[in-house]
This record gives sequence, C-alpha cells and structure tokens, in this order.
Amino acid sequence: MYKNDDFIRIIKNRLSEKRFEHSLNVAESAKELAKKFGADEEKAYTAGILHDIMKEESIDIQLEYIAKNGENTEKLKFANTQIYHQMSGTAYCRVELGVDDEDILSAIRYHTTGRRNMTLLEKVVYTADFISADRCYPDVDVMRKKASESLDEAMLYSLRYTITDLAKKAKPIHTDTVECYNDILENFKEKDLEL
Ligand code: DGI
Ligand code: FE
Ligand code: FE
Repeated sequence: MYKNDDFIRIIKNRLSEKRFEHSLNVAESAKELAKKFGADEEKAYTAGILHDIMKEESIDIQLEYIAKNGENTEKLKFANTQIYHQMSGTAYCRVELGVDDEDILSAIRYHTTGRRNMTLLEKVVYTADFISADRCYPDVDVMRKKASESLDEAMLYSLRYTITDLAKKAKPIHTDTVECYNDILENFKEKDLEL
C-alpha cells in the first residue's frame, strides 16, 4: 500500500515542475480546508496530491484508462477534453496505484466538473484547486476569502465564473457542472441566503 511520500514521488515523475508544485499546493490547501470544515485531513491531502495525475497524459491513453475503469467513453465525444483527466486520473489511481478509498477516488473524479450532492471531501478538493498558492487570477483573493467562510459560497463563485467563461468561448459545459451549479443555488434559495 502506497503512502503520501510514494504518491509524491510518483506524480513528480508524471508531471511538469509547475503542475507538480500545483499538486503539492492543492494538497496543502485541501488539508487546511478539511481541518476548517471537518473533513478527513489525511484523505484531503492524498486526493490533493493525486488530483491532476493524468493531466499531462495523451488523450488516447486517458480514454483507455477511462474505459478500463468501466466508464462510458462514448458520452465524452462532445465534451471538452480538459475534463478527461478527472476520470482518467481516478482510473489510474484505482488500477495502477491500488487506491481503494472511495472518498479519495470520488474527490478526484469530480474535481473539475463538480456534480449534484457533492460530499464534503469532494467540495474541499474542488475548492482547494481554485485557491492553491500558485493560483493568481485577478480575484483569487475574493475566492480565498469566500473559501475561508463557506465552501458553498466559494463553489458558487467559481462555478459562475467557469460556466460564464466556457459559454463566452462557445465551449461545451458538462451537465455535471450545470447540475452542481443548480444544486448549490437551490440550497441558497431554500435557506433564503443572500447571493
Ligand atoms: O486541472 P486544473 O487546471 O488544476 O483545474 P481543473 O481540473 O478544475 O480544470 C479546469 C479547466 O477545465 C478549466 O480551464 C475549465 C475547463 N473545463 C472544460 N470543460 C469544463 C471545464 N470545467 C468545468 N467545471 N466543467 C466543464 O464542463
Ligand atoms: Fe484538474
Ligand atoms: Fe488542479
């Protein structure tokens, strides 16, 4: 059974220096968010290290892994290839690295698109990916502040940005992303919270 030190060595061999650093930063941010919001810190850290493990792999090999994990690749034909790595990464961790913790696997599986009814750990990793130390988009400080207060607020903020940005560029938006957005928005409306 591999430990975090082994996983760090493994991703170092699979990723560019920049993305390797990004992965370590996401792991740190995920651990902090887990501590703050009561998720499993150890699982958050491991998922953070592994979340982008297939990001620099070829599309063909990614599709092979997705199929190996029993997922339908036909459905992905019209999807943005940028989302493949969440599925191929999950498959690689399960098949090649023997990761069998379903909490960690699902946090990797939904770290790009999100989905309806996300687990706490899924939200932690999704949010950590947006606020990691290497991120430097214009309103990253706003995002970090939101993340320090509420995962749902931070996620809604990032989803609004991502969905708008994809639509502006006439790129496809995965239905899980739209469902994730609607789900969080419904929670806000039900609780009558300010947006
Ligand atoms: O892998 P990272 O760059 O660290 O971050 P990520 O896994 O969140 O990937 C984000 C990219 O994926 C971002 O540039 C937007 C793009 N993308 C393409 N299609 C979709 C999408 N993001 C979401 N949430 N949903 C999509 O359908
Ligand atoms: Fe990613
Ligand atoms: Fe990432």
